[in-house]
Amino acid sequence: MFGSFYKPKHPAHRVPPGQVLTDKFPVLTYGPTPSLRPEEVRLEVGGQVENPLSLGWDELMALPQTGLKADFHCVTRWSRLDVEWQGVRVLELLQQARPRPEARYVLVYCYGGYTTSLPLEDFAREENLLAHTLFGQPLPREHGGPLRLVVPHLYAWKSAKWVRGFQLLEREELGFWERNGYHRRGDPWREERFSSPGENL
Ligand SMILES: Nc1nc2c(c(=O)[nH]1)N[C@H]1C(S)=C(S)[C@@H](COP(=O)(O)O)O[C@H]1N2
Ligand SMILES: [Mo]
Repeated sequence: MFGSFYKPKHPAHRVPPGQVLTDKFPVLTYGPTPSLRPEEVRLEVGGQVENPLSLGWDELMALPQTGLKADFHCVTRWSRLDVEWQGVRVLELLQQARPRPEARYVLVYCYGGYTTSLPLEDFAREENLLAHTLFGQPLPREHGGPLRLVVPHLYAWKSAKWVRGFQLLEREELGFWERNGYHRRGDPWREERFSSPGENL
């Protein structure tokens, strides 16, 4: 069932520095929580790609589906281990969209207006998922249902809820938290929480 189990490179320490474990799965949202039926969701992949995509729900569900069990680390210092997701691999979409050689960064945008940004090499990882299922149930709205991004190796603010699309970019464009002092990459094992003063200006 679970096609991939993302293991960090530090098996002796499953909890990154400065994080505290919780058994719950807290909800963390800045701004509105959109209310969308699956039929209303379209997912776009554009920018520096040979074949821009705009996929409806049925098209997404017709793609190969994968499970992922991974830990989830919020920069506000809670970590939840072994979260079980199901969905479509980001790599599946990228194979269809065919990034141009110039593409180096990704701007992720969402229903409700949230954005986040990350390097293409962090986005184009095998474990990353567009998830529609959480612990075997349809992804609850407050956790990003019908569809969210899951990028388990970075802090969870990169795992955009109610995702609407991806722009592949030659030059970096910062997302919401990245413009507001958070790190451009956000590796929890390196405690990349904040940018250095002035770095993101
Ligand atoms: N669209 C959207 N996605 C978002 C956020 C948000 O405010 N809006 N918050 C981020 C943050 S800071 C975290 S920690 C995770 C929290 O996911 P959860 O609410 O499912 O626990 O979602 C991320 N994705
Ligand atoms: Mo977060």
